[in-house]
Amino acid sequence: MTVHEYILERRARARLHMTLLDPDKQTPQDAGVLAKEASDAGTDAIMVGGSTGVTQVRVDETVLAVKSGAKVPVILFPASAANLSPHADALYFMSLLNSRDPRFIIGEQRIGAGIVKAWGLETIPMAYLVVEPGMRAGEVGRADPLPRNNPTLAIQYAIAAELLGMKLVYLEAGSGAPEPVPAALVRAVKNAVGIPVIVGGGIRSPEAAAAVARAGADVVVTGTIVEVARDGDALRRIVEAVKAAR
Ligand code: 1GP
Repeated sequence: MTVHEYILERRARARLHMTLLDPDKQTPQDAGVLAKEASDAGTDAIMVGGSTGVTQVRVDETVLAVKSGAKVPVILFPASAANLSPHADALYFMSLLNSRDPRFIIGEQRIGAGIVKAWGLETIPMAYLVVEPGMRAGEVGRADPLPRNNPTLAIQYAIAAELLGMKLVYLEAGSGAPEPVPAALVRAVKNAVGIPVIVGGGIRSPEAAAAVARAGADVVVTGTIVEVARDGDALRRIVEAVKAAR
């Protein structure tokens, strides 16, 4: 089964939770431990990436450590073509559609395409949409962040992504955002497209996770919380809230 099929198959039963680990924020060994805790807490996949100044060796080592720790798929979530690894199970082949810089829309993708194809790595085409405030993802990706209170642009981008053949659309408030993507925005995008909607950034409590899940997020992503709550208990409650959402 491909990772894309795994996502769709799990989604048929409940919403998914994914855990983001930034290779820059801990040693590969610690990433392996965190990944095991997250997988024990019920997360459905580990995403590796979201950073800038990281070397490919570090990404490789992190992916290998995460794979040995976790029982769930490892999906690359790269900031650039320099953050890839052949050891992952799949790659979000993502385009930051609301960037001002073509480099983040198709430039890094052009650079990485040949090697990714040569590796035979599974790619999942994904629209990456940065929503206000966007935080570091918005700055680094030179995004014009989408307004939080008006869904028009987000809907247009999401439909365009679906028509371009993308398999997922990701609404990103930015790591450490004070508030997650608003429920009304998630709902508006979910109602506009048939592809799964992923939501991340600023989700730190079961209540916040439940709110985006109930609004229609098919996949809820948390990053920071797993680094803060080392016991995995906070994460377990978040995963339960996502799975319980109807
Ligand atoms: C992934 O950027 C998020 O989309 C992660 O955000 O670190 O705030 O959970 P947090």
